[in-house]
Formats: sequence, structure tokens, C-alpha cells
Amino acid sequence: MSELADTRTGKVGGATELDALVIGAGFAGLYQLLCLRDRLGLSVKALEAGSGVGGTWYWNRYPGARCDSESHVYWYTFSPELMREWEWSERYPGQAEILRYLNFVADRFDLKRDIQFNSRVTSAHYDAAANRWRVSTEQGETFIVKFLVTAVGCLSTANVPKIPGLQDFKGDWYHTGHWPHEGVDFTDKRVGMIGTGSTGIQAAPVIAAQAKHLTVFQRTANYSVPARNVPLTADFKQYVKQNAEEIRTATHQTYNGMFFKVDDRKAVETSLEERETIYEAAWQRGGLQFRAVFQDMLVSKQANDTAADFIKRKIRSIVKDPKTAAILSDIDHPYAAKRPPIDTDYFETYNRPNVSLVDVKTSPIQRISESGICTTEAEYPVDIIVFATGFDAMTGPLLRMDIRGRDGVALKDVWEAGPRNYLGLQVAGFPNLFTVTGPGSPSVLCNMPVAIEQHADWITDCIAHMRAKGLARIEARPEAVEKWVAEVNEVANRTLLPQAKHSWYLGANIPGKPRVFMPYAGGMIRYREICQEVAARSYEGFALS
Ligand code: N01
Repeated sequence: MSELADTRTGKVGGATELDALVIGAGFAGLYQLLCLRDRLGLSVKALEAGSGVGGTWYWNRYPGARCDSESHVYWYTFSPELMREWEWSERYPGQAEILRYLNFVADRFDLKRDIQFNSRVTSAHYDAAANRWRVSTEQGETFIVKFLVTAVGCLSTANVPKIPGLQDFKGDWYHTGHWPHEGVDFTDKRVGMIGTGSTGIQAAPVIAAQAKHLTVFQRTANYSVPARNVPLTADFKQYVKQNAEEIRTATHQTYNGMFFKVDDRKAVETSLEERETIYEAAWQRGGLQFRAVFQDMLVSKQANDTAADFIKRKIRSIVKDPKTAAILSDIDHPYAAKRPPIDTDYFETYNRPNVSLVDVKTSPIQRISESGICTTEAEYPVDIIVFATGFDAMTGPLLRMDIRGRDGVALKDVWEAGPRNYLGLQVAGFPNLFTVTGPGSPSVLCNMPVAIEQHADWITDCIAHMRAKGLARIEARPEAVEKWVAEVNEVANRTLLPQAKHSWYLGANIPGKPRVFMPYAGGMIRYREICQEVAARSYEGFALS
């Protein structure tokens, strides 16, 4: 700290000097803060735009919000005591319970004293001469830090489509990712909901149960498998407590950070009857495990077609009105090539007399009037519009900050044609900046807490290594970035994932966004090995000085 420093506050000329700054206080930010503060003893703060911890689970309070990872794997595993102390109540944790959990963790480890809430980072500029990041917030504060870690989430920049006339709408409208804390009362209201991704599929049944009428505007039909959520039994809770360590180990050994493994058998080598039995059992069991019943489901179109066909038949058997069933089951992409939703009574909801479906693929939304949503064919009067229209995923939360590396080069320019980094962790030209679950890492293709803990641990170990060796700067080498970007593309192209043309994995949901498959699809287990090898080889691919 310089001579001008106020030693009581750590402030220098109005700016706060720290060893490290973490942006975000969701799952990732909380753990990263804990690692840097309590393991390394750094002076560190987290800045959080919201007024509380929770990230995704702080913002996404829409009706029906629930996780699709099962609760016994959707938590931190760094502390055996913590795993013993916390007990989930349902198979899939709901938003309110996850938020309680994250507050419990933040209090348990006394993290809130180092989190500054209501602080949105607007810019982060690297000063090469000082080897420091200068970080500014919307609230006018400045921080000067050696290490900057973004823990801003992958799905945190809401996408409200620019539909003409929205400003004239006389009713209320909400995006699911910015849901009012006090909730929304749908009683006696005509509701129009745009979007049928995981969010819309979760929200529709809950809104329909309360609203006078719900009209769902579907652009791309989607698969969904029943979640089969249930309260956990005392026996299962006991099992989790007794086997927490084994469960943790297992989640480190799977492709996607889940407890279940993808089965070895192939759909194309299984008889029709047996396949049907397997799919039916998976449908009854419910959840994301559906995609794990055949190993070739995500790599062979022929195999995938068998799963797709099964689900489409299920939709047509559940939805009574044949026209509605046809629109819902007219799905144009392989199963699980877009993030596969799981639901509670989603397709059944269309059998309610107060629910209707509008196909906005054949008759697109043109504008919003004072009193409703207008497609090319009709005007649908509504009192409330719910935008379940997703996010500017993965790159959006990073690019909405003005991040500039060496020589003032802007991240948005470096990523003009799509994200380019090394291991999803560092961008060449942006020294000492780490991106937790950044594009190019498994992140959204993995059970998030598993991906987050691996990243935060790796970053912590890396900084510890630097301190031990007296090193001040780490930066991804351009050639390592080239190789990694090629690797990310190559592993994605070995799967069917890039075939879903409207997927946010590809950035296709945001007009003008470059279409690049963003997450690393080679599997969490392989990714973990790669990161370990890189560290063991003295951080191969990084320049340390
Ligand atoms: O967003 P989405 P989401 N006019 O982008 C439609 C995670 N998540 O919030 O497909 C009309 O998937 C869009 O149509 P199309 C999970 O990773 C997890 O639902 O672009 N429609 C699509 O139907 C998930 O994948 C959980 O043609 C428009 C929908 O809006 C991710 O978050 C729960 C439109 C957006 O779907 C995002 O899910 C919820 C327009 N102008 C979310 N613009 C769980 O853990 C967009 N759409 C269970």
C-alpha cells in the first residue's frame, strides 16, 4: 500500500487497494472469496450487484424456479462439516431453499463482512506499469487490485427481446431473471408468456394454476422430461449424510459432474422393445438421467432419433388437443442438443381450459400493443407479459462490463468473433484476470457447483503457487489460446450439440451474437485432468513473471 494510504480503510486517493477482488456473490463468488481470504489470507472483497448473496438464485424468483440437478449434488463439497450440517428437503431444491442454503453458507463462514452488496461493476482496466486492475462500480467506487476474478455466472444477463411497442404496454411485464422479490399475483389476470426453454416450462404450470388465462407463445418447440420431484425421505437424508464423501468423489468422476454415470450400452445396438422399456423406465424415474441411458445419444443422430421419437410420442399422448400436441411435438433439433428441460406437469398444463398455445414460428410476434401481444395473425389481449426469453449467455455477463487488458484493448473487441481464451480461465492480454466458469470451460454442461469448486480451487492454487515463487503476473499465451479454442470446437463437433441452431450454447438466441459453440463439451472429468496437468507442468500455456 502506498504512503497515501489510509491504513484503516485500505483506501488510496479514494480508491480501495486489495490483493484481489471477486465480482459476484453467487455459488462461485462465495466460494472464491472464501478460498482467497481464508486459505491464502489475501485482502479480498466480493462486489455484488444484488442486495444479497445467491446470484442466479437471488434473481430468478419466478414461479416454479427449481434446480434440475438433484439436491444431493447441488451444494458445496469442500467442507465435510458443512455437508453434515445442511439437509435438503426435496429431490430437486427449489429457489427459496437454495437461497436459504447460500445464506447459510455465507453466514457459516462469515463471508458477508467481505461482500459489498448493491455494487455493480461497470469497468475493469488493467494498468500494465503497476500490474494492477482498476475496477469501478456504478455507485462510483474504485478498487485497485492485483488479481481480479469474475464469478458473474453464465446465465445472468437477461434477454428481453426488442419487440416494438413494449414501452406502450399498459399492463405489467417481467423477465423471469429479474423477478420481483414480493412476487407477482396472477389472480384473475390474463397472462402472456413468451418462451419455452427450461424457465418457461417450469413457470407455465404454476402460473396457469393461478391465472385466469395463460397464453404461451412458443417459437421453438422443446423436449421435456418429467422431473418427478418429491420430498426426500428420512432414509435418503441419512444416506446422503453418511455417504457425502463418496457422492463427492463420484461427481468428480463423471462427464457432467452428476452422481449418475452415462450407461455403456448403445441405442443403435439395442432392440426396439428393449429400448422402449429402457426409455419408459427413465421417463418414470424422471430427471436429467433420461439422457444418460445410452452412451451414443449425444453423438449419433440415429441413436438420438430414438429418444426424440419416444418423447414426441409422450407429448402427443399427454396433450389431448391434437393441434396443440402437434405444435408442441414439432421439435426441430436433437434431444439434449439444447439444454434439456425437466418439468412438473408441463405438457399436462395444456389440457387445462385456461391455457392456450400460440405458434409464433409460423406467425411471429410483430409488436406489443397497449393491451396485448400481436402476431402476424391475431392480437392476444393480456394483462401481464412474462418474458421467459433467456439470457445473453456466458459472454453476456462479462461483456456488459468494460473490461480492458494491456494497452487498453477491450475484451469485446478481442471476442468480436466469439470468446477466445485458455481453459475458459484466462484471456491472452488480460493478465491476472480469471473467469470462473467462463466460456471454453464445461460450466453449463456440468452440474454447476462441481465446475465452480474446481475452477475456484485451481485459481486459488495458482495464486498460491505464484506467491510461493515470488511471481506477480500470470497471463495466457496466445498460442495456448489458439489451441484451446480449436479443442473446444473440435470436441463440440464430435457431438450433436452444435446441431441445435437456436441454442444459447451457440449464442443463437441473441440477434447479432457470433455463432460459436461456447462451453467445453469434452466432459468435466477430462477437463479436470487437463487443468491438473497444466498446473503440474508449471502452468504450461501461461506466461508467469
Ligand atoms: O432460456 P432459453 P431459459 N420471440 O434461452 C424464446 C438454465 N435454467 O431461461 O428457442 C419468441 O433456454 C426462445 O425461443 P427460441 C438452463 O441452463 C435452468 O428458459 O430461441 N420467443 C426459447 O423458447 C437453461 O437452458 C433451470 O426459438 C423467444 C425461450 O424464449 C437456461 O437457464 C431452470 C424470443 C428462451 O429459452 C436458460 O433457460 C431455468 C422472441 N423474440 C433455467 N426470444 C433449472 O435448473 C427468446 N424466445 C431447471
